[in-house]
Amino acid sequence: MDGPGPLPGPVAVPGLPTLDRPLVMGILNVTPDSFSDGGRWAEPGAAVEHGRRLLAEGADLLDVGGESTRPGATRPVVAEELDRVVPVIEALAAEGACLSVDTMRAEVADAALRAGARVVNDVSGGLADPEVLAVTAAYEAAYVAMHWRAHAATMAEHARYDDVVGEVRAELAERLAAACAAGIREDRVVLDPGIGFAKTAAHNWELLGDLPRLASLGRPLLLGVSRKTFLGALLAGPDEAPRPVGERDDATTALSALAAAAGAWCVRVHTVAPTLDAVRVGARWREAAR
Ligand code: PMM
Repeated sequence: MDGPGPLPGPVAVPGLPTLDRPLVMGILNVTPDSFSDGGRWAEPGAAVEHGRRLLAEGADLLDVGGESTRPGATRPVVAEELDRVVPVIEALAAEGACLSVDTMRAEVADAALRAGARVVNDVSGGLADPEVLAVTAAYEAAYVAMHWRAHAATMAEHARYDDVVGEVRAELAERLAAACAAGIREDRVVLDPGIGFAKTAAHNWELLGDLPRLASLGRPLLLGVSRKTFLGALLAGPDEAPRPVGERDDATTALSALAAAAGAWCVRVHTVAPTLDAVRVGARWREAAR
């Protein structure tokens, strides 16, 4: 390993836990159609149960989402998204859970924050609905700005870069500036390169291989790689058929260890228990390599 690099050690984001390892964010998709777990927790009662399981495994926070962003997905109407996420957030917040809402809509962010969420995870970084930024600022909540170029239906057409790391970095810098201009305090903003969003597998790997360049924007980094298509492609069998979604967790866990060693602040995953071990290993490795 190449010395400490410019990534910070544990970073405090107000209102969220500060630990000596990356945070583990458990994924709670209350959707009929997410790519890996769509339909499994589509009903709020089942979603709350699953959330409790992820918390019992040790998740530091849960990311509750009501819109699938898988390539080609169509968007739910607002009322549908609200019906999916608000009861789940209310129930889990009442039990003391630290919750994030995965939404691109101001109306949903507002209702989720009112229901007790502490983080707005906006996969569009404020581009889909700029009002999300003002809503997040009004609640003094944390904000995850992910790199994004277009909605799921057309994002594959936007996977064009001359220098993927440089362009993602510059576009994230713009989203950070927009968030701050809307009144979100800079220390509440987390950045995410948006693995799999308007990116080919090669783009994803380039970004993962150059996290220090993204971290040089001065904000903590969140990574969402869990079970994604580029892992299916990497692990394809001799017949070149991608590894099925349900068989990508070991690779996801390996990446969580590497992300921790590279200084990521948080990893967003479907399986919490092995990820906790992985980020502990990665954080200890990073400490030893300093
Ligand atoms: N990926 C998905 C959904 N939300 N949020 C952030 N911040 N980063 C991501 O990479 C991300 C996200 C899509 O994955 P899923 O369908 O498994 O939830």
